[in-house]
Amino acid sequence: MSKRAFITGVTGQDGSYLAELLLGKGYQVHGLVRRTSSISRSRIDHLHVDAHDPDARFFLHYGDLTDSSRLRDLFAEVEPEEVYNLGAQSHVRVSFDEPVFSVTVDALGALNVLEAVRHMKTPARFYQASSSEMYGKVAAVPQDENTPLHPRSPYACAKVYAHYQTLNYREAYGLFACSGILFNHESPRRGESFVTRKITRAAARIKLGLQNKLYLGNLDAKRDWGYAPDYVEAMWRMLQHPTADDYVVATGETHSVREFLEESFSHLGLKWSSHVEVDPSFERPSEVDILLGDPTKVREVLGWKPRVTFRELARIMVDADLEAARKEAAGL
Ligand code: NAP
Ligand code: F7E
Repeated sequence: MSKRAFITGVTGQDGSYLAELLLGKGYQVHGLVRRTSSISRSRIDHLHVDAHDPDARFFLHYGDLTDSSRLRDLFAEVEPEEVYNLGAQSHVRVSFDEPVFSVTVDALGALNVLEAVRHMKTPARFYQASSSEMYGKVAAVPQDENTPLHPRSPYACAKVYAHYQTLNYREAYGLFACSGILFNHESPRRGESFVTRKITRAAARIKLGLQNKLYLGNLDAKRDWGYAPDYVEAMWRMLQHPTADDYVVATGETHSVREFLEESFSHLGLKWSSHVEVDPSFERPSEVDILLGDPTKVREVLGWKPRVTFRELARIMVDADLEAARKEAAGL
């Protein structure tokens, strides 16, 4: 019988790549989806198989991270061997606008999942989507698993809470619970309001004359940007290891927003400075200036390393957005 995995956040960037990875490994994959007035499952549409098909291995269940009883019922019914908690209000800037909602989903939601796992007949292995945002006002460069945390947003504070609850459930109840401290990772499936995707989409649309200007916030911020499909593999590897632990997942390189602009626009023969204007409304009340991860542990213990370089990442995203912009221009 195939192994069963449960993914919260399956409709998101990482959830969709992780579902693909697990299905490719022969897993039966169950995902949590929110009821919305119009269906937003474009990232997983291609995985859909009629649930009545005897060969179906991908199943979706309505639910919400804030609904603890639903999570308990679902885990009792599905009995997954692995649970990946990727669901979150994941936008840092938005978490300043909606702090209570963001913290309810990202902090208490994670606790709800941990509690539901703890109450399973045979508790599943658990993965928590922790974040480099937890380092915030960084105490050291580069950051590794021992770098002190100094969160700088409601989002980051919520992730710190969930991170420590993951450790606590491991120590208190002996759960196989891992926290992956993932640095920024991007792809053509990245949400359109995150800076990389905002840039690559704009570059493609500017190239085809569909827009002329791009408004951004802080161009000096530096991030350690990797490729999302590489990163979901690190999540899976964490749950296959004999012991549960916490890992930084990063490339070990940092680049500014300005450098990402340069890579993306120059790939299309465009000069970014002719199109970009700074709009302070995209700045945050408190910024994280520089993130740079040290991936030594994940490389040495799990044998994981990133496959896609910074330049390749920008090009993959620009090429995908150019294809989408061509369809848009053709009215398709
Ligand atoms: P994403 O694209 O924003 O996806 C978030 C997912 O969470 C979506 O499927 C969303 O569902 C779901 N969700 C939101 N609120 C929910 C709720 N109340 N109940 C159930 N599901 C809910 O995020 P991502 O980039 O894939 O990131 C995955 C996880 O890793 C997140 O926890 C994020 O905070 C964390 N993380 C991301 C990065 C990164 O660079 N991408 C780095 C470190 C950590 P809808 O589709 O219905 O909105
Ligand atoms: O911002 C700057 C912004 O929103 C990156 C999430 O996945 O990664 C992500 O969080 C940088 C920041 O990502 C704009 O100020 C400038 O310094 O793409 P972002 P993020 O905040 O780093 C972490 C690891 C997560 O865990 C999160 O879930 O770019 N920036 N101008 C801008 N950012 C945005 N969004 N929009 C701008 O116009």
